[in-house]
Amino acid sequence: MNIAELKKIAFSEIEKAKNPEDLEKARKTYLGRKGELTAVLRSLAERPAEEKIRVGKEANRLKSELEALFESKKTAFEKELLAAAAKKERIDITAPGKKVSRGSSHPLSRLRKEAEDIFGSLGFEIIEGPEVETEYYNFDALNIPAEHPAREMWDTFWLGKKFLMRTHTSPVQIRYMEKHNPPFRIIAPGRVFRHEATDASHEIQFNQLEGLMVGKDVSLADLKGILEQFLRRLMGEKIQIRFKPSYFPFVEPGVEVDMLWNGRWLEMLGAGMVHPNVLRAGGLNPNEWQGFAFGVGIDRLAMLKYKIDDIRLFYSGDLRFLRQF
Ligand code: YSA
Repeated sequence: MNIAELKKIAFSEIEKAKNPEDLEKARKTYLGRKGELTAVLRSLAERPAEEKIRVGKEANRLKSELEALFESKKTAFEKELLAAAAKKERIDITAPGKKVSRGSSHPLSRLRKEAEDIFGSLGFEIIEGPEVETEYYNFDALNIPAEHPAREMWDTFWLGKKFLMRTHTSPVQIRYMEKHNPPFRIIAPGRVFRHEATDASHEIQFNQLEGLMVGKDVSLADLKGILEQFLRRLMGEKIQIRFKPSYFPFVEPGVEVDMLWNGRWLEMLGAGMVHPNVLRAGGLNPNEWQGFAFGVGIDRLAMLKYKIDDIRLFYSGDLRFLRQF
């Protein structure tokens, strides 16, 4: 093949290349180590002197032309690739921003925080206790004897024979008294569990906030004052509250506090003066120390405060409900 023919074929092949791979293939065919033009240049040595000069010049010119053509074609492909990528990745700074969705505190967390703040301002320290409890702390130490109905399967989620999911936050009272000397005032918020049927105001897991204040002369009047102060600050001055006598094995006397809800009284908390046996179980001498304790239902307070008529909504995970807070 002479140089003119080679040029024709090489040019047309380069022009035909549709992508960088085709182009590279063509480059190898003509300019590669074993390429056709390379072969011509190598064969020059065997040619007669005059031909060597003529063909050599032509071949070298063709080599430069082909190289220039490859370069320009390669640059064109690169530009195309860049343009395509830029089109795909283009940032339109005038486009409206994507809305970042923000979460919010669960109503129960909000209420718990508010309650903690109020008790904090009244000098109460915040304590936590375990959700998996022993029979001793949940019942025995709280003066709840073995035959008490609260120990039945119906109320308690037992974990084997000695362990259980705590049914109330009261065991924290004992755990705290065992390790601290009075006077003290604490609150212990947290989850509790009851094996019972659910309805609009009962759940199988809910939140309580335990309170305990022990000193030399802490009285029922202090309990009433603190609870009224707490409830009015949390729920507003206008709420209607009533105290009534009640029974809990771990207090003497015992009271319950109800609040008016949808025209009926809803029980909010249990409370009373800590029973001498409970003080003893906590390692305190009842002739020296006395105090009050209470356990308030956080979920019930949240229901009243945020006007929610079914406790089960708190645990439904329904975003339509949660987004309202
Ligand atoms: C009483 C005296 C003390 O010195 C200290 C604490 C207590 C309270 C006691 N430990 C207790 O658990 N009493 S309680 O069974 O009546 O529950 C307390 C509050 O939890 C109730 O007043 C109610 O507000 C809430 N509660 C009870 N069962 C519930 C519930 N809330 C939602 N679902 C349930 N199933």
